[in-house]
Amino acid sequence: MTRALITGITGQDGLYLAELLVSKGYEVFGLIRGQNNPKYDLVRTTVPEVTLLTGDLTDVSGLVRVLGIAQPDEVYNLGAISYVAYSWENAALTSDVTGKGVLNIIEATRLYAGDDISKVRFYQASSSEMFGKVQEVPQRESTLLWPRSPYGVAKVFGHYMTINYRESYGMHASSGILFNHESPRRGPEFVTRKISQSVARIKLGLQDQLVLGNLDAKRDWGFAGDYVDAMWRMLQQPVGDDYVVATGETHSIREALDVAFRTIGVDDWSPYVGQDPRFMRPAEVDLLIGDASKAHDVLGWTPRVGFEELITMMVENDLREQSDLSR
Ligand code: NDP
Ligand code: GDR
Repeated sequence: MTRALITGITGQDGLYLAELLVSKGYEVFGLIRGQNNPKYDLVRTTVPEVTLLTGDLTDVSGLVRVLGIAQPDEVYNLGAISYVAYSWENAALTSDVTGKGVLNIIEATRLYAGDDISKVRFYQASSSEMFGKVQEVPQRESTLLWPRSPYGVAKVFGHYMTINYRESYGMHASSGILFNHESPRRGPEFVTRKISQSVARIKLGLQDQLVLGNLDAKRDWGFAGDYVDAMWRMLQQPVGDDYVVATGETHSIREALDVAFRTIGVDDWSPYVGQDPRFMRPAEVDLLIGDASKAHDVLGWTPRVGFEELITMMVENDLREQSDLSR
């Protein structure tokens, strides 16, 4: 039985990846932080097969202990402070967790491997936010990185540290440069879920207005369930490498609003949507669009869920969830 350790198991991707690996017959271990994590029960009910181990990406000694117990063949580092807007207000914490946390877990992984570095493979959850002020359209593996937030800067550190462990120690370490991916499990702080939840609540008469920031930013949005499959495929290759994972389509926040409101039968959403500088960012990433040809050619990966289907799926899920909650 292949054994895998996932950090960030309580997050959107952690749950999808755990389900995927369990379905492939893996023995899965998940790192969970805090003494009474509120998402403990969610993980237990979603993927009861997973063994949860307590630890934190900022605590190397705990990570060494967890690796010793899990004895993984594959380590997926998905844990991070992942909310870009929050990273300006918590820059040092973001650097510690999202940046230095990568060094902590990859070093703990190297120590666990000991003299046989080939006994473990490592995945780092890198991000299209590393492209920031984009230097090339579309963005590919070789595009110059120009991060625009403390989060993006921290991810660049983790990305290069992963490459450095591959080059210095011959570790099978891969960095997946994933573009935005969403799902009904997306945290409500992110724009697609904020839109889908609010649209559902407006339809049900539970809310009047949706207040957003920049409506003109463009993102390459895919479905999280498709993207965790790309992570797994990276670790099945003979050697570690870096891969862009994206749909190759970009859409604005306005277009996401068009689709979401259409799902509830509203063509003109302007009376329902307001803007507030509170949700604007000190520096914006205006346009992201990825070229995933390498992932397609080498990993045989293609996204299955398109933009309209994704947003519609999220609104329909929130209509069910919100009407259950309001009963
Ligand atoms: P989420 O925000 O949903 O999940 C983040 C996870 O990190 C949670 O499980 C959280 O645990 C955990 N975490 C936070 N702080 C620590 C810490 N100090 N020690 C250990 N774990 C911690 O993110 P996603 O699932 O969306 O993303 C997964 C990864 O992929 C992240 O690294 C993200 O930056 C990256 N990424 C995501 C993209 C996306 O579009 N979703 C795109 C590109 C990259 P807790 O529940 O305890 O807070
Ligand atoms: P992002 O996702 O920053 O791309 O990071 P988010 O959904 O937060 O923002 C996307 C775009 O929407 C604009 N926006 C708003 N965003 C939020 N959250 N709330 C609003 O009210 C709002 N109004 C407009 C933003 O300005 C931005 O342009 C996500 C995270 O998952 C990261 O961890 C990951 O690395 C990247 O995707 C790829």
